[in-house]
Amino acid sequence: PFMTNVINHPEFQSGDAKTTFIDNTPTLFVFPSTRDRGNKTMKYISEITINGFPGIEKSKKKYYGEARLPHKLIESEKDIVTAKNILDDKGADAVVAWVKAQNQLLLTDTTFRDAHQSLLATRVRTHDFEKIALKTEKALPQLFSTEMWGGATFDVAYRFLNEDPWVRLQTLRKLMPNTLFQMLFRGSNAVGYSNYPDNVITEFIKEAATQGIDIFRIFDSLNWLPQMEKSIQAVRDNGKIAEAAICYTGDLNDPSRAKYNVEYYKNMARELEQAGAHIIAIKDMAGLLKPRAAYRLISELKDTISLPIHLHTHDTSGNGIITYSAATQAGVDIVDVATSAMSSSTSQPSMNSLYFALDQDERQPKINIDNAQQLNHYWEDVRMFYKPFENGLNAPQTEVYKHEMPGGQYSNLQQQAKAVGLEERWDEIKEMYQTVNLMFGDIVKVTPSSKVVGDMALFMVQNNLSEQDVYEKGDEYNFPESVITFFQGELGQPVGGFPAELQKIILKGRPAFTVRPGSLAEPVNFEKVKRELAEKVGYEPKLSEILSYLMYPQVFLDYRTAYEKFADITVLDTPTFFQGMRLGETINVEIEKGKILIIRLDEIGEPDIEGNRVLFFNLNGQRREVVVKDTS
Ligand code: 3PY
Ligand code: ZN
Repeated sequence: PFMTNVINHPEFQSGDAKTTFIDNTPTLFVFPSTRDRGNKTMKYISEITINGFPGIEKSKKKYYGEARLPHKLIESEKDIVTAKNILDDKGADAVVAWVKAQNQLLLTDTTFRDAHQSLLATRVRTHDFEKIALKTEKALPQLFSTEMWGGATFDVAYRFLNEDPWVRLQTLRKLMPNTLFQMLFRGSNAVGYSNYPDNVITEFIKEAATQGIDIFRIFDSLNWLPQMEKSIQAVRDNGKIAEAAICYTGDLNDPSRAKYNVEYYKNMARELEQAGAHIIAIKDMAGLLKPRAAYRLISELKDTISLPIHLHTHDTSGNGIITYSAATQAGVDIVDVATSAMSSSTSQPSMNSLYFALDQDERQPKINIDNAQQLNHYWEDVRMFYKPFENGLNAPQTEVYKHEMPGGQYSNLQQQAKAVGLEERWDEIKEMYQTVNLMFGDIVKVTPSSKVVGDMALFMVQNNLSEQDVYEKGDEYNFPESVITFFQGELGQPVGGFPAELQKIILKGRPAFTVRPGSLAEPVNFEKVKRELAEKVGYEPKLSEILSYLMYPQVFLDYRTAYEKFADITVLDTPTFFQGMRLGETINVEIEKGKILIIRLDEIGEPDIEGNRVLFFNLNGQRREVVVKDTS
């Protein structure tokens, strides 16, 4: 029984309710868990209302309308057999054959992952995906896949959104049973920033596959194949699609960047094909692949391997659609796009734009563009909720061709710079990023190797160090931990090896190794970790939780602590989640199907001498008080 039952009770409504009402209808008042839930929810709302959401400036809560949902989707006349249906019925090889048999250009929608990772610091909440998931599947059944997991979404969900990423996967899986779910997997770094023992990688893939991931885009942050092989095999062993990625860097048509010439990519593609990949991805994480280079790369790869090619880029330079158009002419099979409102700039090129760019082209994707437009309306509105997380880039940036910073890193590094007071020197940091890349021997830069370059660039700017200073006075400096472990070989081996002189300066006599770090790591004893975690959280953890804990021990425990304090706050609407409540505002929070908390904020008290404020709420008709410390 729930509190609203009390309000709805005829005796209560008649205004005749006396104390005997409680005695005569005791079951109406047995709701400790719901009340507890209500208190916890109000506790969270109070915190945010008074102190703001961590990391963004506190401001008055804005007024938003409901995000527009599609209202007249055109359903396709014939029943479409989706790529997901083929995988489930006939397996991964059948999907590969199906892709190859298509003449149309196939699309992967990254709106649920990379788009918001690149534009909105990965902050989009499950709450907002959940509302559009079913309609997305209905609107665009022709999509090859939806990228909705992995990369930074995993970590950020726990760290900033108080969400369990596994629950996101389960929730969306239910709503989109006919869509291939794709995740970004960092090879030996899984969804973390360091190397994990092999059995963690295989267990993670197994569990992710069990819970609904269909395609694993596997990459290594240094393009080092030995760190991808185990993952490819594990994906195959689970009957899923192993998409092995080659990270693209430099410019294959630029003779001064000959390390990454077309032969380099062709060789790597051959090796990945041999390692068991079902699909080869070109992962242009910074958006460096220019149109002619794309044409050449795809054409030559098509002549080299027999697997489908899936192209991923970021539109930072503004040239993304031209690059895709050139790649389409060269025969690329699948490209990554995002719904328009969540596209362009550091995100993927726009699905809608690409559709029209290929007008009259025999390879134009066979999607219903009006349906796509309706989904886009939803995202236009939802993006407004996340304004504080915008990275401030709203025009093409061709200097990405110089600094080569991945789309997902740009806003992150900007934040990092801000945190150490270097906001004003952002231009310098970008230049330094380029310098550091060349000092490191021109490496592939993508999570986590990009973080190492970023850390070093910040460090050098902060300490006013030039390249020459590092070589001449390097002994005097304590380099960032990530830089030291990188030069020790903890992330693997970069193309062409480490620059010896710099390695010596950075390591100051510490050992370095050239074997695969995963081969040195002891396998994790899952039973032992389970007991350890059970001790900490006070219940028997699920395998998914053990995996999360292994990758992010403190982040996971902090998430659990917050969960104990605030309960499940994923049910809050996004404006309330980030901005709390206005005085006098009423919100409805559906904590379970049919169970609604009606919360009104009536009064905010003045702080007492210790800075504590009392907030007066009305929760489902009953007055409630919450005390929070004002630290704003
Ligand atoms: C990630 O690893 O999170 C990426 O998006 C890399 O491009
Ligand atoms: Zn990307």
